[in-house]
Amino acid sequence: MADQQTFHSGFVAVIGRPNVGKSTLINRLVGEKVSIVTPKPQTTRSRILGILGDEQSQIVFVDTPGVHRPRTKLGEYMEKTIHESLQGIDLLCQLVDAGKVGRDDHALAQANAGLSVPRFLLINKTDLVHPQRLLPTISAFSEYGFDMILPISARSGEGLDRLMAAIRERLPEGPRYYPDDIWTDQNERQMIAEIVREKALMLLREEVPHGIGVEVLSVKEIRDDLTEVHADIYCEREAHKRIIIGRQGEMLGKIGSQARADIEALLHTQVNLQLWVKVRTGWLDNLNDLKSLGYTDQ
Ligand SMILES: Nc1nc2c(ncn2[C@@H]2O[C@H](COP(=O)(O)OP(=O)(O)OP(=O)(O)O)[C@@H](O)[C@H]2O)c(=O)[nH]1
Ligand SMILES: [Mg+2]
Repeated sequence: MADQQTFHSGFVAVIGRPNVGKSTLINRLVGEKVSIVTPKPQTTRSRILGILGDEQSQIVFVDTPGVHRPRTKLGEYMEKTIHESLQGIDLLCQLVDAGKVGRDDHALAQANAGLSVPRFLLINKTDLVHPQRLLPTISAFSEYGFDMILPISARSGEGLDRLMAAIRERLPEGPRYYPDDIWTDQNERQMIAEIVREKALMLLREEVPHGIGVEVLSVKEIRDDLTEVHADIYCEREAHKRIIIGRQGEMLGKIGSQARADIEALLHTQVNLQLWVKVRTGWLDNLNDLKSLGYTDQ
């Protein structure tokens, strides 16, 4: 048992514009697939916890949706989620994409400059830019009073040892908030829904991915080594439904087989995955629909 006197713990929120690599970073630091990752912006829609613990400490990373201007009720929910995710945190990490720093990144830094917790600016994706290009970014952000500005690559791992050391240094004394055998607060159904959504997002293009929602209806253990999963994929229009199903069901088949492989790895059984595509016109703006897909306050 760890000595309770010296146990350190804390909530570390990771915020930033869509697509800057927040979920990639948390997955890498936790060493498990906490959050889905895709090249499409607005992949993460909820607050998701990634938990990393040892004998002396527990770090609870808080993954958040990318900061953007909401255009739908889902967008408003995501924005609210970001603000609520900052309540009670012990440390804030703002991520920017080294190659794509813009006005919104500055606005976000400015908006949080008054927070009383330590704040780090992490300049991510350094593997994609020449080191010299980092200098102007570092100096441009120096006016917001960050406790540390650190170039990192969530993909290659560059800078992450320094980041972890800096987080541990500032972790207050505190309790073990979560059991030490879990690495996320999501339940099995939520993780399965996210896996299906990830594959759909990866495989589909243009506006179709943004209108997709996944609801897992049942997860049934048929045998010790076989689980049956039923899930609905919601989309906004008939035309989208046709694209998601694809010619002779080809697209849905691809989404299904890629998702099945990941769900099998998650559940450690074979999986029979039954996917249905349904149209729910305007679901992104319908509070009841949002609720049934888990995008709800609680
Ligand atoms: N080259 C490179 N790509 C990265 C790095 N970190 C993340 N990416 C890629 O950037 C894309 C977005 O990553 P995510 O982790 O989904 O970004 P996010 O900030 O969580 O995005 P939202 O959930 O949409 O807000 C993915 O294609 C990642 O593989 C990095 O350090 N280097
Ligand atoms: Mg994300």
